[in-house]
Amino acid sequence: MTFLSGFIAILGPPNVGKSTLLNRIVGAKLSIVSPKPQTTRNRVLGIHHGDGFQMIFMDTPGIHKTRTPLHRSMVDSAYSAFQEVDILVLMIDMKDPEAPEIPSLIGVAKRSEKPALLVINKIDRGNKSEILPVIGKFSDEAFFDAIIPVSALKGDGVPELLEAIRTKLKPGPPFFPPDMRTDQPDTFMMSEIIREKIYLFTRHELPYSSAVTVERVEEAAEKNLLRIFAVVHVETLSQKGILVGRQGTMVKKIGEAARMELERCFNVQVYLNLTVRVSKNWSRDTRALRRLGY
Ligand SMILES: Nc1nc2c(ncn2[C@@H]2O[C@H](COP(=O)(O)OP(=O)(O)OP(=O)(O)O)[C@@H](O)[C@H]2O)c(=O)[nH]1
Ligand SMILES: [Mg+2]
Repeated sequence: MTFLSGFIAILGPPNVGKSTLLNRIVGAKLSIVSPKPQTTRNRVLGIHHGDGFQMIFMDTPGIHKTRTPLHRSMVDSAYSAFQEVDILVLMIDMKDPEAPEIPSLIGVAKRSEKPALLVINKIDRGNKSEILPVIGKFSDEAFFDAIIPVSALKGDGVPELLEAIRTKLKPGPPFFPPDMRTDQPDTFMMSEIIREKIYLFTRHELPYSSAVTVERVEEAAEKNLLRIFAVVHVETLSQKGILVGRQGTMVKKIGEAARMELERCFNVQVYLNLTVRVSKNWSRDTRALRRLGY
C-alpha cells in the first residue's frame, strides 16, 4: 500500500475552536486555548500519525479585521497558510454562521483550488434543529468537499472529519518521524503556556498587549528540574502595574498556574522566574515584533 501524507491548514474567524481541534486531533495540548478571541498568534504544527498515513495540521491565527502591525502579522500568517498546504479545513462556530470573515475566507479557498472541508464546531452547544440550517446554507455554496459538524471540545464528529481528510491525502512520504508531534521548539511551548495564563487571568487590553519571551532555560538533570527565566513584555507602565498586581499577586498567580502546567507538559519539576518589562508599544513596532517572534 502507498503511504499517504499531506499538510492541512485549520482556518477560520477568531475563537471558533481551531486550536482546540488541533489539540484534540493530536491528543496533546500543543496550541493554547482561551475564551478570548485572538489567542493564537503564530502557526502551530501538530502531526497526526495514522496507519499508512501522516496528516500535518497547521493551526493558524483567527482571520479578523486588522488594526495593528501585530494583527497584520497574525492575519498574514493565516492567509499564507492557504498557499502552503494541500488541504483546507475552514472552521466556523455553529452559533455564528454569519461571521463577517466567512465570505472572504471562502473566496480565498475557492481561488486556491485546493480540497476544502467545512467544519461546523461547538455542536455540543445546540441541537440538531440548529445545525441543519447551517449545513443547508453552506451546501448551497456547492463548494465544500464535505461539511462536518463537530465538537472539538468533546470529540464528536472528529473521527468523521479525519476520515474525510484521509480520502483527500495524496501519496507522499512521512514528513516527520513517528514520535514527533510538533515542530515547535520547547521554548515556544513554554512562552505560549505562560501567555495562555495571561489570557486566563487578565482582562481588557492586557492579554493583547502582552508578549512572552523565554530568555534562558537551565537544566539540573540530577534533580530533574528545569529553571525557566521568562519575560512578559507589556506596552505601558500602567499595564505593568496591573500585571504585577498588588504586592505581586497577579504575576504570582499567572506564574503559579503556568508552572503547574509546565511541570505536567515537560514532566519535570519547574522553577519559573517571571519578570515583567515595558517594551514600549511593541505591538506597533515591526522590529520589536520580529524580536518577540511575530
Ligand atoms: N462548547 C464548546 N466550546 C468550544 C469548542 N471548541 C472550542 N471551544 C471553546 O471556544 C473557545 C475558543 O477556543 P480556541 O480553540 O482558543 O479557538 P481558536 O479558534 O483557536 O481562537 P483564536 O486562536 O483566538 O483564533 C475556548 O473557550 C474553547 O474552550 C466546542 O466544541 N464546544
Ligand atoms: Mg487559536
